[in-house]
Amino acid sequence: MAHEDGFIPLKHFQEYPADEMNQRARSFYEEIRRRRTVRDFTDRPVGREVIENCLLAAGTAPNGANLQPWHFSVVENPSIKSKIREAAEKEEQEFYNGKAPQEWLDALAPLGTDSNKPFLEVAPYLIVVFSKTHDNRSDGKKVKHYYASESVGIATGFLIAALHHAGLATLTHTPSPMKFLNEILGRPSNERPFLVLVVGYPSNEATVPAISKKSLDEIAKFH
Ligand code: IYR
Repeated sequence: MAHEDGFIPLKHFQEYPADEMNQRARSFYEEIRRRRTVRDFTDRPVGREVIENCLLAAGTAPNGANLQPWHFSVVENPSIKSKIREAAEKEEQEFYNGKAPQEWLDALAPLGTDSNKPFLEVAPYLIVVFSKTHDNRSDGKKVKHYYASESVGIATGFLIAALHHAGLATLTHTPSPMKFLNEILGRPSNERPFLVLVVGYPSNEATVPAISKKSLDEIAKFH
């Protein structure tokens, strides 16, 4: 934050020869396309340092007015995980048994999800991502945040990519509503739960749905 009031030369931009640029883009795609959302985890431990560096990577995300409107609650404690599982499953039971419209349940059918969320207790880490609508400064002033959802979404994307790059599996989990996470984790009311990222190693028997991604033509058009 030392240069907030001024400008410094752009030092770390890296240019590559065209061939190398192509190769890098292709190999990044090859790596990121291997990422799959996993729902079956083991309790195999993961070192904290990996998680810390992935969080630092997430914290570099572009964001509104550099106000960095995020907070990451990293849960390792088994009894906190149990509380989260219990509260999330309660919400999910309501979702799957009445609250969700049939159209939504039909869209989820290929993923094979249900209200049972054992991974919330099994995986070594739950990273609960919070989006801060504003900051309460120590002088009592409220500082409004801009584009908080967009900013936190980008940071979460960085986090997922960083964890995958490090060799870990993730699951983006979105119990709804998620207010219980503020209570369990003691987070203030200016922080809204954005999603829960389940992090760890997949179990040996883990399977993933046979789904595919849209083609370039379907997702993009050059003008
Ligand atoms: N939150 C529920 C339902 C769910 C919704 C979407 I959209 C998904 O892509 C997957 C699940 C659950 O976690 O089961």
